[in-house]
Amino acid sequence: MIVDYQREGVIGVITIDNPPVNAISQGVRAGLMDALAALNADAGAQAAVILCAGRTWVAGADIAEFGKPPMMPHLPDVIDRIEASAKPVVAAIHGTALGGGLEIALGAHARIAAHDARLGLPEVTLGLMPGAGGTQRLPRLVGLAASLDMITSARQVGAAEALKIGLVDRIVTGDLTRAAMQFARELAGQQPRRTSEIAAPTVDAALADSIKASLTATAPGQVARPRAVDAVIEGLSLPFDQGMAQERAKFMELMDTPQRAALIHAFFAERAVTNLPDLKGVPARTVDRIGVIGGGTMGAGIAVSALLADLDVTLVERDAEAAERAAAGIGRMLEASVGRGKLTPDRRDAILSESFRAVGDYEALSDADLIVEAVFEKMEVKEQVFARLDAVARPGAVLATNTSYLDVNRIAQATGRPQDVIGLHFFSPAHVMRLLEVVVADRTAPDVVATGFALARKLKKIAVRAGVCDGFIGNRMLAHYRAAADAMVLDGASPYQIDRALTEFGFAMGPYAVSDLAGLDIGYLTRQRMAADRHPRDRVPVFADRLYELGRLGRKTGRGYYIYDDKDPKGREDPELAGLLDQVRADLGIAPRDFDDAEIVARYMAAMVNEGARVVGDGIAARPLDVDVVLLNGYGFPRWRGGPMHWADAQGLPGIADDIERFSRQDDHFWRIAPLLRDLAAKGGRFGDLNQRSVA
Ligand code: 3H9
Repeated sequence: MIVDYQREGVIGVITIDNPPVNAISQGVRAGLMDALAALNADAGAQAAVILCAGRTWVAGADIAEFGKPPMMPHLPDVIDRIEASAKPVVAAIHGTALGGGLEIALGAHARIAAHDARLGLPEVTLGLMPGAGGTQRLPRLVGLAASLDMITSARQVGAAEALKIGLVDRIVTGDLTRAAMQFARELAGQQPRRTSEIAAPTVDAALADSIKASLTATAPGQVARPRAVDAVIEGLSLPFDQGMAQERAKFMELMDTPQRAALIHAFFAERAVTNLPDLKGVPARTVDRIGVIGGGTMGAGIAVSALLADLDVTLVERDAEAAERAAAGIGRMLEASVGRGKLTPDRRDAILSESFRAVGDYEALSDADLIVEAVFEKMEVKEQVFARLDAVARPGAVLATNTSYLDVNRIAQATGRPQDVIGLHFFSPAHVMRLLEVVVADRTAPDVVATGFALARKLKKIAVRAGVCDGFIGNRMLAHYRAAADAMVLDGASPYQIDRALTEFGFAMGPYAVSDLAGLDIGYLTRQRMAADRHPRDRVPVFADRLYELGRLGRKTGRGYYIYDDKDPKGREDPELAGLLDQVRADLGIAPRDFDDAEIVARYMAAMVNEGARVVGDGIAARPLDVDVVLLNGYGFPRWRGGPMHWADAQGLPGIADDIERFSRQDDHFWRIAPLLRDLAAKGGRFGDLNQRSVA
């Protein structure tokens, strides 16, 4: 029974049991209808409690049903039935009450929550809005401002705050079921307090307008948030039933948008990345003690990430003095975590005195379970480090490199235990960025791969399996689509126009603003490294080299593509850049031409999708969804477009293949269609078709 009805004394007990998160499937909706009918028919019941089995209250509508024909009974009708009950119903909330789950609780006549419960309406993160009364009942209960905040931010409210704003009536630290039963007994025989009958708060159009204006700035291009504001405002000036009807209509409209499909693809893709056949049933090695080699930006970020996850960390620097400097830096980062409320001062003190040490000696790593190397990106240096690790690490310790492009097979050969070697490619800042590429070398043992994924889970990161190649999934693709942007600049486009066109598309930042942030020395050094392997027809962004030679390294020097100063800390356009670009083009004999924004996006995205197809075709990424998750979480790809491969499917692969064919007429060296993209486009396939496939 997904929904069970029992009576205890005068209280009807309705229990929802639909693991793992009690999502509201058709079975739950039908079960609730039956349970309410049983409650009504049960003369001995004077009030009722709704409980959830397992780890959480209802986490929302069953997302897996979205995009399929709706099945009766509909959730708003189920919740109306709960609210209409003549016998008071108490919602007993533990874990998370999200989306339709919170809407069920809003339809009950009273709410009692465990002290650590969290409540929220996250629908906008899925390209939706609350569609079962959330836009109409929540404002009646907590007021207009608090409800608009919860609905547009998708923020989860803790139990204490929920009590303060009137979202729940009581909080319990002890036995929730007992307290809920007691609450129900107190309400037995009383007139139920129906949320829909509470007077609607006065509509404050100015507040709604200012929220919508700020959404245009913070979530440009996204349709769900402003639509949700409209639903709240329009509904509150109507009788409740009509308010519900317009909410339902808007919800169903959003259900049909590409943004909803993209965001739900992102939701499931982020959970599917760990679902790999070579991990099935393979136990991870135990990891309690981590070693980190190198206390630079990456090493320190990795150490802090592990410390915040309650792991023991030993950081090794080249000598005691450097170790002390690294320790001081880590102390400052932990302090910042205290400032952001992520860590209590007591916990910080405990970490620094018990769980962390920085030393200048590899011997200290002899009992580490997993060691991550984050030293200078040079093969010879890495090989030396791994040879030393081989000498000190205990048998069975996992030896990981944080390299972002070097050959992990070669690094593994520097040891006598290549089966224990793996790439763990963190993104900077490593204690903030959620993405982790788990780079599997030819001889990496399956349980070492499983350990990489288990570590990611502990660090609350999203791990994606990648194969060995220059740049793995993300940086390999970046090099390619970045080259497409640079070629446009060489041919006449302005970096500012490219940045604007791509932020308009939805990227968090344009590629040239990103260069300024990372430092133009990074790209320069990469070009130097790759120079020997360069094909004569590869187009070199000479303008970037010129900026580097002029010492314009980006934000850190106050000038790169943009100028940064007190007046414009975020950067303004540099009027001298056009002259520099003209000179470079003249030197190369290029007659510049105009680009419109649509062509900029088409070329940038075609390059990204084409290389994504190659990465999948070469087996570097397990499936197209793995590519999407990497670009979404490490490269600022707009989530509401679902990732490049999902976006390509939505556009239609034949159109992208045609674009590449057209571009190749001017440059058939760069624009060569990936076999996978060509084949799928020819036979009417989609990248999404490959998301179910298993990995060899
Ligand atoms: C909505 O409610 C619309 C209504 O307003 C109107 C309707 C008319 N459905 O995340 P986890 C699966 S919109 C189906 O790894 P955690 C998930 O795929 C909905 N499946 O666990 C995974 O499956 P698998 C609004 C779901 O402990 C497994 O459960 N609600 C759903 O880290 C475990 O998930 C939301 O947006 C679902 N709703 O986090 C809440 N939720 O094991 C979305 C989860 O096969 N959910 N699954 O990979 C979450 O935010 C997190 O899952 C939660 C648990 C915090 C609940």
